Amino acid sequence: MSNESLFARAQQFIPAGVNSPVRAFRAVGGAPRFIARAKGARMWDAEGRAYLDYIGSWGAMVVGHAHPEVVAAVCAAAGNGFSFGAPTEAEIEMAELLCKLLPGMDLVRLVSSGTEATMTALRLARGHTGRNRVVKFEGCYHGHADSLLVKAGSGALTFGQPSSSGVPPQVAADTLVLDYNDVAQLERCFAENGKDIAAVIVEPVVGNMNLVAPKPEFLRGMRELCTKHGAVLILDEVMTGFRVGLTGAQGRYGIQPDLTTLGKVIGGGMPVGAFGGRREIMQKIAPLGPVYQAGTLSGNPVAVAAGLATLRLVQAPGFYEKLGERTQQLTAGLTAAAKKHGVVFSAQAIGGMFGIYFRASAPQSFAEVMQCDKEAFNRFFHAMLERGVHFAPSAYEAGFVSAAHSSEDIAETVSAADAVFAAMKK
Ligand code: HOZ
Repeated sequence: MSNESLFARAQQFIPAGVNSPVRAFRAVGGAPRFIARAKGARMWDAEGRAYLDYIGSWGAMVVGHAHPEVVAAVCAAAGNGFSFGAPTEAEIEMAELLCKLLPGMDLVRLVSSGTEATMTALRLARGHTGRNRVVKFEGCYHGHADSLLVKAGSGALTFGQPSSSGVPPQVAADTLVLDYNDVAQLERCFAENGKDIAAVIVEPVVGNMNLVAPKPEFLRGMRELCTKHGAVLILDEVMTGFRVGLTGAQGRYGIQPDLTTLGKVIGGGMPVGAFGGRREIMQKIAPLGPVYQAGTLSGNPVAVAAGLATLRLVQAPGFYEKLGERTQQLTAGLTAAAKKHGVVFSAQAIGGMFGIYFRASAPQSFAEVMQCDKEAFNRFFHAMLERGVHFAPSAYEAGFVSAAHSSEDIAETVSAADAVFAAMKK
């Protein structure tokens, strides 16, 4: 079966042929690769072609695909039944581990996706504070709940506008959208709206407008302002949790959130999300408190088994040092190859996440991300794909390295990029 024929067939029954928009390759053109299987750092498409994978299920596959210990845990759990709608011991083990490892977590509840986690964290922040407004930052993506599909209004400090059809304007109006990394603007926003702001939600390292690193004063200032004005600071660590380090971005940057949202790595590739944080706030969730949340598949035993096995592996001594080194090897190698051929390019790595930019330096804001040369990215993406390297199919996504990527895999990627950069300059 060819990827093209599968894509044509898929489009007859699935909108755009995919179950999540970026996968449709609309940003880069062409047919997506339909993946038949994956192992370690590689995946194989329906035509039997192998690719070094730098998507890693958008960060989830931090130990690589089909790790034998994760596969064994999933098989064992599946043999005991798929779903009970009743509590299990494995959920306690997961909760204990998350509360032990993450500085900001006293109590945690498991859900089935990052979107569910952020949606519920917002509801909880609103229920806890009795306020309605939330602050988010342009270019940060927190899943597809109505209040979060919002873009900046006419001025950054005015009401937000829906960024998706179907989101009621009155819902969007309670979301203020500010510029990432601009603490002065956040300060002005609090000065004008402080008594109405329930929460500030942020990706501590952004992974959804390519990778954008936080300025230290941005996260620090945000913490101080939330404390001063009684707003709940929600760190959305769906991508960064167990990806930029064992204690998440909160541990890496020393920022104590009030609530944290998680997903991806904690499910090891299966559908798991979580929200948790300060006891006082988490005690507002039903049935302890008045904020409602529930789910049949929350804490699903097979998904939790995959997550727990993954979390056991990432606790091995030196895991994140090695992951960080490999990711640095990749970004340094790509940067050197581009420089050699005079291609305007930059790259950076944070833990096992990376960003590649067709721009002279790493962007620090949404506006700077928009200045990247998208056409150059698209040429690079397709030429690398042809050479068996699969980056995310959009210039506005972060990349991910796993512990299964060997030094030789990275060298192979850099060598392919060297040839691609050389051709791009001709
Ligand atoms: N929302 C993800 C990109 N930031 C894409 C998810 C997917 O296609 O699996």
